[in-house]
Amino acid sequence: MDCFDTCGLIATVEDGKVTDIKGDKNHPVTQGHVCSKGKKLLERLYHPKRLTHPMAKRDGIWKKNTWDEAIETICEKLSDIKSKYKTTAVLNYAASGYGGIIKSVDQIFFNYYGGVTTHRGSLCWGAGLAAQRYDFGDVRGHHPEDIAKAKTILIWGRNPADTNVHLMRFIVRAKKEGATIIQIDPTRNATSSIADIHIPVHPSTDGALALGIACEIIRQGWVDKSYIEKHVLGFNEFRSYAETFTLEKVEAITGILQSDISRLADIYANQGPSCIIVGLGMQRYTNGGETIRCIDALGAITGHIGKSGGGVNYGNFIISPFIDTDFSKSRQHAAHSRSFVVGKLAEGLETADDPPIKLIFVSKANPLVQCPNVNKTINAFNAVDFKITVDMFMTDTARYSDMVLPCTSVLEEEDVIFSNMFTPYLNYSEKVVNPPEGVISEYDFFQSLAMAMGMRQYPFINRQEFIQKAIRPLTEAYGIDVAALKQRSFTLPDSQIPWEDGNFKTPSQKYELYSEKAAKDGFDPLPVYIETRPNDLAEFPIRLITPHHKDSLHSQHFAFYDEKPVAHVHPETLVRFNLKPDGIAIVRNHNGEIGVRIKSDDGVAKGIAIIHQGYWHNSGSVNMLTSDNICRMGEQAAFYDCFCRLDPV
Ligand SMILES: Nc1nc2c(c(=O)[nH]1)N[C@H]1C(S)=C(S)[C@@H](COP(=O)(O)OP(=O)(O)OC[C@H]3O[C@@H](n4cnc5c(=O)[nH]c(N)nc54)[C@H](O)[C@@H]3O)O[C@H]1N2
Ligand SMILES: Nc1nc2c(c(=O)[nH]1)N[C@H]1C(S)=C(S)[C@@H](COP(=O)(O)OP(=O)(O)OC[C@H]3O[C@@H](n4cnc5c(=O)[nH]c(N)nc54)[C@H](O)[C@@H]3O)O[C@H]1N2
Ligand SMILES: [Mo]
Repeated sequence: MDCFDTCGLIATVEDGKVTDIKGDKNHPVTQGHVCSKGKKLLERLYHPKRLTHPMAKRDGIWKKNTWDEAIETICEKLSDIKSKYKTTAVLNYAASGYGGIIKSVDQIFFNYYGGVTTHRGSLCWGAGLAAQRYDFGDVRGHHPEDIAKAKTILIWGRNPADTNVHLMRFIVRAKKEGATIIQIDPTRNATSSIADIHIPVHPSTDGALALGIACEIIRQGWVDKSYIEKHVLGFNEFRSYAETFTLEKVEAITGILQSDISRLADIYANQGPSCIIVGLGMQRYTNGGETIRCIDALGAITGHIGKSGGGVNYGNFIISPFIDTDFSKSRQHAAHSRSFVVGKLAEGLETADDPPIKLIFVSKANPLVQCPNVNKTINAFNAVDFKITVDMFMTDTARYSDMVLPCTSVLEEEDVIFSNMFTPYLNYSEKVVNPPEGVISEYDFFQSLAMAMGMRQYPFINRQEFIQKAIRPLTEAYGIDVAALKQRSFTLPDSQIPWEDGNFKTPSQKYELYSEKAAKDGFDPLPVYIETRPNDLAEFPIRLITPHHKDSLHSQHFAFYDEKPVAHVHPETLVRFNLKPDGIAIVRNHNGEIGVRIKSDDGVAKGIAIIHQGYWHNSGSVNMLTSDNICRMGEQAAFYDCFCRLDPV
């Protein structure tokens, strides 16, 4: 799953059917614990509504297709488009609904087709990635075992108790060894139970908070001068800017008391090693990238980087440089290319010209639930001639398509799996059962389609060979092959502590507080605080934050659920809008409206409502309300810059 953790699981198989899923006790990170999402793999596998054959819509009605019919239709459509337009008239919209490498063959296929339109930017974490690449030159995290060695841990805009459950064990271990755990989040949530201190910062003002902490650290002389001299570029410029963020000013912006800001600065700088765990929640604002740069800077000025128990942990790209799924060099066959910003999918579809979009191929994604401004996106999607969705279920996106194709589950196909988010391991995933009759894998489907389209250069190899070739860089560098991965998950040796050698991947090879590259890309060279601008506060006074639900990976585990989502609001907000606890309300703004059940929650700040993302249209999708605002940095969707009003029913 598209998750931080990438669990090791053990499936029990009886008479060719999976009867149980447990955690693998021998997995180095996940150590036998499996969350509700992992357990629900079983429910998804045998769900009565699982798709088991291709279907095509005729006059608005779904008709069963054979695979031969489906392939013939797709082949005709693609050939027809290619004869009339540039091949970029096709949009391949693929996300991370499945995280193995075997299903990346869609990209290879579309390269041999001639190159299609794809999406760029991110719905997920693009702003933070761009920020860390300016600062460090790459995105790297400490091994979870090393996080347990910290004496101070700032959990900043992440909710690991819900979204990164296997990190919790390491934080708890650090706490048992005496570490102070500080949670910086506008709301109290499940993670608060392990926090010693909760800092309820106003949403989107974390950049100012970080600069305020930096100002105090500098004023008190708590900076690590020798680290800065050796490894940091641009300290003087940064100091001049950070010094303007006085305690008084920062309290006014963030809502955090001056005494708490000083205390945070003291603990972080002086009770080391100090580790920051940066979440993705906090960068879903137009200023998201700048915010992450401000937080990164704290690590640099205190020298809490490259040291055991330190670091600013956001993502962890250590396996991906050793995976090459394009070993056949299909990219060279892509004569055309074009991309849309994913957070502005509707606009991309509506304004595409020369060629317009004639066909959309969706896989591993549910954009009509997960993209911002869903109502606008549905209209733009509907206006395209032909849409194909590959999924295990008739999702909202599949429903609006003209053809749906079933796919295998992770339990039905051999693969290797990793995540760039947190865990540093590459894992082998075994095929444990056959797919239901009628389901073929995307791997086999694309081979059949490539054959039908006469793509002679397409890699018609079996999946074992595909996996072997894709991990060849790893085999060459570390001697690790599939047989070794079957024995145990692999991580790079000596990779526990990123930047230990002080050799950053930036142009100057130092940590760059001052980044020429950022300046060249049109940003401030320094980490800066830029205020986000709410519009229409009078009409829509409540900020809507739509984070990730403990029990569902995005929309995947809300399949066919039809209860209304819960809106968590402060008791005073209830009074202000005349709402009843457990009553029904309508949340609305200019983009749309949804019905919700109200929950009174004094852990939520007064000006905000929390509704989890992922619910299908049937229950109420929060993205009916979000706008297609984009962060300045990283072309990231600014989902949480969203304002609404709540009306009782
Ligand atoms: N159970 C489950 N786990 C998941 C996922 C899932 O859908 N379900 N999705 C996976 C994926 S793809 C991702 S990207 C991650 C995301 O996981 P997280 O990084 O945890 O991100 P979010 O759920 O978006 O938000 C986390 C926290 O950010 C806080 N927050 C919001 N705005 C601000 C702010 O302005 N400042 C601060 N300091 N905090 C703020 C929210 O209140 C929330 O507690 O989770 C992954 N893991
Ligand atoms: N309002 C709001 N919206 C958000 C977010 C938010 O915080 N707030 N978070 C954003 C984030 S961080 C992310 S990462 C995106 C996620 O956006 P998506 O990746 O589009 O979300 P999923 O719901 O995981 O959709 C994945 C789909 O892939 C299907 N699938 C599973 N396995 C396979 C397979 O093997 N093959 C194929 N073809 N399909 C398969 C699943 O059934 C599911 O329907 O959502 C974003 N949307
Ligand atoms: Mo994500």
